[in-house]
Amino acid sequence: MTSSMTLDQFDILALRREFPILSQPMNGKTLAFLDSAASSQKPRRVIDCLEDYYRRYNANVHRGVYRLSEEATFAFERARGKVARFINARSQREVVFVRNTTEAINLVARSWGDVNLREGDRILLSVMEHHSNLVPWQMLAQRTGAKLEFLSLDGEGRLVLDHLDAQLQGVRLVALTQQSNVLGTINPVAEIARRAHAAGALILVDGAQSVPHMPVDVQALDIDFLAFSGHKMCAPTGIGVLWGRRALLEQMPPFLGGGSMIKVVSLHESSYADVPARFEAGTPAIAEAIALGEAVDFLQEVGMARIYAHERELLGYAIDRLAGVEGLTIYGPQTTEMRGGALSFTLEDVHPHDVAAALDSEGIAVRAGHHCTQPLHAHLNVPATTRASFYLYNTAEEVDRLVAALDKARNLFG
Ligand code: C6P
Repeated sequence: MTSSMTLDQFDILALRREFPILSQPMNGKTLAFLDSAASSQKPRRVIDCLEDYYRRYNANVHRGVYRLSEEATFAFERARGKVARFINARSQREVVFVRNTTEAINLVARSWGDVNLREGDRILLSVMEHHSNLVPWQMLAQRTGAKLEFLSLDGEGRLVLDHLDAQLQGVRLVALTQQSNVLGTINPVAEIARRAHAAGALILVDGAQSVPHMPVDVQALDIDFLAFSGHKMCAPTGIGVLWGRRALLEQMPPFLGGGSMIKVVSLHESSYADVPARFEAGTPAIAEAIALGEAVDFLQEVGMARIYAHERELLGYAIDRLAGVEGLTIYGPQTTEMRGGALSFTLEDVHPHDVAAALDSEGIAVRAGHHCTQPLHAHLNVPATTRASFYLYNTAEEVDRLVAALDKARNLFG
C-alpha cells in the first residue's frame, strides 16, 4: 500500500474539508492531527449547530411553556433519540446525558454500586483500564469493602481469558473497556458479557474509544451499562452518555439532587422523577447535547462500518511503515486483528515528550505520557509512551509524515 491508497467509497479529501481546523497551518506545516483518542476535531455542521442554538432558540429545557423553550426541549430530546438509535438502545429513556465517560462511570459506581455491593463482593476489571474506569471502583471498594480483581494481559496486550469463568466466581460487576486507549486492543465484549451473565454478574463497558470508531450495538453485545464521551466523536466537550438497561436504571437512586430530577419536594423529603430525568439534576448541557445529535447524524451518514474500515486500513499501513523506523517499539497487538487505531510506541530511549515536541515542530499533533493508564504503563514496564491515534479524517500521507518525522527525531536525539 502506498500513500495514495484508495479508500473504498470514502472521499477523504471532501471529508477533511468538513473539518475547518484541518486546513490550518501548524508550525509552518499543514496540521496532521493524530490525537483523536484524546479528543476529536469537529465538523463544520456541529460547530454551526452550536451557533444556531445560541442564535435562534437558546432557552432552558423542560421548564418554559413559551415557544423558545419548547423548541429547545424538542431539539434536546430529539438528540437523545438519535443517540439511542445510534447504539440500538431499546428506548431513549435508557440514555442519560452526563458530562463525559468519567461522570457516567462514577454515576454507576455511586448509584448502583453503593446500593448493591457489600463487603467481600468482587468487581472484575482489567490491567488496561483508563483511570476513569479504575479510580471510581477503587473509591467504591473503599466505601463498601468490595474487592477489585484484574484480568491480565498477554505479551501482545490482549486480555488473558483462559481462567475467566473461575475468575468470575463471586463477581457482581465486570467493568471493562471495549478498546484500549493505549494498546488499541479491542476486547471481545459480547463473549465476556455472556460469561459474566452466566456467572450472575453485570457488565459495564467503557465505550470512550469504541463508540466513536466502530458500530456499537448494546443489544447485540448484551451488556448492562455503556459509557462514552461526545468530544471523542465529533461532538463538543461537556456532553457524554450513560446508557443503561431500563430495569436497572429504574432501580437506581439518584446520584445528584436538585432541580429537574424530582417529582414532589417538601421541606424534609422528595420523590424522584422517572429515568432518565432522575439522573439529570440541574440545567443540562443543552447546546452540547443537541450538537451531539448532529455529530451522530454526521457519523451515520459517513457510516460507522466505513469509519472502522478506513481506520483499520490506515492502521495496517502505519504498522507496516513504523516497522521500518529503527529503534521504535509499538505496544499492543502488532496486527490489525481486533485492534483499533491508537498506536503507542517508544523510540529507543528518547523521552516520549521529546518525541512529541519534535513531531509538533513538523505540524504533527500526538500525545505523550501515561495517557491516564499508569497501571498499564507499570505492567508494560515503561514510564511513558508517545501515542498517535487515527480517526475518519486521517490519511496515509499523514502516516508518511509521521514516519519521516520519527526518523528525523531519531537522528536528532540519537
Ligand atoms: N482518554 C486519552 O487521551 P473523558 O475524559 O471522561 O471524556 O474520557 C475518559 C476516558 C475513559 N476511558 C477511556 C478508554 C478513555 O480513553 C478516556 C479518555 C483520553 O486517552 C483522555 S485521558
